[in-house]
Amino acid sequence: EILVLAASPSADVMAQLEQAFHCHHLWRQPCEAQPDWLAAVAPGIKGVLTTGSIGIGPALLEQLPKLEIVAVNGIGTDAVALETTRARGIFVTNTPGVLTGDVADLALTLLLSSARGLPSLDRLVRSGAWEHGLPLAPTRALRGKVCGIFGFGRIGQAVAARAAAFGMAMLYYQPRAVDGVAAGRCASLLELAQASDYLVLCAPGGEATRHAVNAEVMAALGPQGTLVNVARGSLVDQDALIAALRDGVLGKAALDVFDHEPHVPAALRELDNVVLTPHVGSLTVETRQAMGQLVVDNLLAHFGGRPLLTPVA
Ligand code: 8YV
Repeated sequence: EILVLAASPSADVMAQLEQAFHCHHLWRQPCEAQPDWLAAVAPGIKGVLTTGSIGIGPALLEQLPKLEIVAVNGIGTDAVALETTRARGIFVTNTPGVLTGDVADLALTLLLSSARGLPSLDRLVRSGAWEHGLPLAPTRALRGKVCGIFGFGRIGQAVAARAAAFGMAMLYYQPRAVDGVAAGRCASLLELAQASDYLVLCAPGGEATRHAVNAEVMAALGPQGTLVNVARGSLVDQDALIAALRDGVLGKAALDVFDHEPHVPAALRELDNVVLTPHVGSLTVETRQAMGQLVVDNLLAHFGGRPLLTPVA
């Protein structure tokens, strides 16, 4: 029996799940009915399907005595109580690899939108202001600018490959050096921010990176600098970010992820030096199909007694 915490946008993946397992869909229950409904199904649950943002916390794990596996439909496992799963020998899988290209594409989309002021230009044409002769301000070119990447794994390196095609120079920071890459490594995130025009966040969430981008890092990126986040909202001190953007300490931000999604504070929404998207890095038909397939294949492997395809260490 599988507990499904969120809908998969792929009907084909849902059909495969339904065919192979007895699925209980928590997300189909109205909020107020969920506790009783859960109490009734919990004792039989052996697998959980969740997302990168929802994960699974200690309280729900505690309710599932027979749980063997948590399959995350996403790469991030920062919302999974890994200490508990480890202690109980519960397997965890995620979906690495298949979403790399689309998340990197969105990072560049945000970077370019912010650099060229796409949202306000779009509004300007729609409103008729262009027709009425409103003067247009030039923006800054990307070529020759420094793209700093925090977190230089698969996604960070895919961002670097794309940014290089726009003539940008590449630097990165993460605790562990990566061999054989064209980008130089800075000694710290602060140093990376100081050296960068654009700082793109691609590091995992969790305690180790919580509020890594603080007021000091934002000030180092500076009034001409832009912060791009396609990783996790938790990497950024969001209150400090709002203040830095409002006071001109930091130039711009382009964000796909936030602290308490889907809530985005009004103070952030009101700023016109930000570009905002609703956590859609992996949201393409192709990638969501591939992610969903990996989730199903991991569950089938586990319950079929075969090795997991993408276990989380
Ligand atoms: C989605 C993500 O939020 O992969 C991740 O870690 O954050 C995203 O792909 C989500 O997990 C989709 O189900």
